[in-house]
Amino acid sequence: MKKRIFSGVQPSGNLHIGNYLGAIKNWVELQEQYDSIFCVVDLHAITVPQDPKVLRQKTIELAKLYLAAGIDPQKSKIFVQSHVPEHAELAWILNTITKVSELERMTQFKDKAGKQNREGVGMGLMDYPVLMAADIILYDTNLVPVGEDQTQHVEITRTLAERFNQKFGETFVVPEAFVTREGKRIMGLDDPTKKMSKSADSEYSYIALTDSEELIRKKIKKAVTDSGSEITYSEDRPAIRNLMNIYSLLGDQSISDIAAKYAGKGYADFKSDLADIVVESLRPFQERFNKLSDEQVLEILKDGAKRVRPLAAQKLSEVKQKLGFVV
Ligand code: ATP
Ligand code: LTN
Repeated sequence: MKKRIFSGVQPSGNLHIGNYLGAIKNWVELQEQYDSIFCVVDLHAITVPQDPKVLRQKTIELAKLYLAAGIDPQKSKIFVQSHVPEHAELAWILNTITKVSELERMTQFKDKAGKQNREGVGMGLMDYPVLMAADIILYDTNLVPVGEDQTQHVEITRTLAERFNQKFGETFVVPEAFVTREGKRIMGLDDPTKKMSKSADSEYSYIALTDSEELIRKKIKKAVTDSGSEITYSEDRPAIRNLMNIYSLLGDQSISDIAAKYAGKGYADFKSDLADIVVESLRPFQERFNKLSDEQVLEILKDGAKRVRPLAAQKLSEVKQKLGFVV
């Protein structure tokens, strides 16, 4: 039997090259060997306020991006989280074995809650990792391909699965995070100390997968650099190191080759070539994206939900039996 992988992205903001390199590129490769389930996690997206019209659009758009990136609905199941109500139901049950202190410790929660005044922080934001745990363990997932920033959430998922198993008997597979070299964070173009993020205040922080050629060139031109002018890769030059990482990953060239190529050259040459590489690597992807219709994508998503729902229902029914619910 093939091992199972499960992953998801929130349909909020614009999907960027960090999401692609950190997560989705990896999924495309893994779907060949694993029984793969990929989700558009709309229930997670509403942990911060969303405009309903935009959320609807972004949900379809994100599924389109999965497909354009190479997720094949023949090989993988793709669906929308809210189409399978078992996710929310299991999250509630897992809440009852989760400690508030465990959730307060989560880095993402601290980051996101820190941005707002603590009084106004929604309960959903705090509960985010529990819903994510439910997503994962509902399907007997073995591996969770995510970027490095999500490993803490996979850790708490393991804790909750083990805790449930201990209290109520063997029920859940305990999953592992799967982070590739690319999952090393791609940092923001305007601030290389923060990860590239779709909820960044400025769109000059990220390169979206759907950005036009003109905008990509403009963003790379504006990207901050370090003092000095050499193209060298080191810890104390985080801006240029980040740009070299992007160059290396999208251009498929090693860091040492890039450093050699630009020895004695300045930022302008490097940035202009980097823009070419980004534009060229996104071109085929954007062509596929533009060919997909909303209706086509919605069909694929509904079919995906139909295929995963029985798996979720079966696991949830086992959980209810173990808990002592009358069924
Ligand atoms: P937000 O900043 O709004 O929380 P995000 O850009 O971090 O959004 P997510 O939906 O949280 O996007 O992440 C989707 C996937 O992309 C996750 O697997 C995450 O680990 C990965 N990812 C996100 N940002 C980066 C990044 N800068 N570098 C590498 N991987 C990333
Ligand atoms: N929190 C994840 C999105 C997510 C997820 C999941 C990833 C929700 N549920 C289950 C893997 C498995 C993020 O990338 N921000």
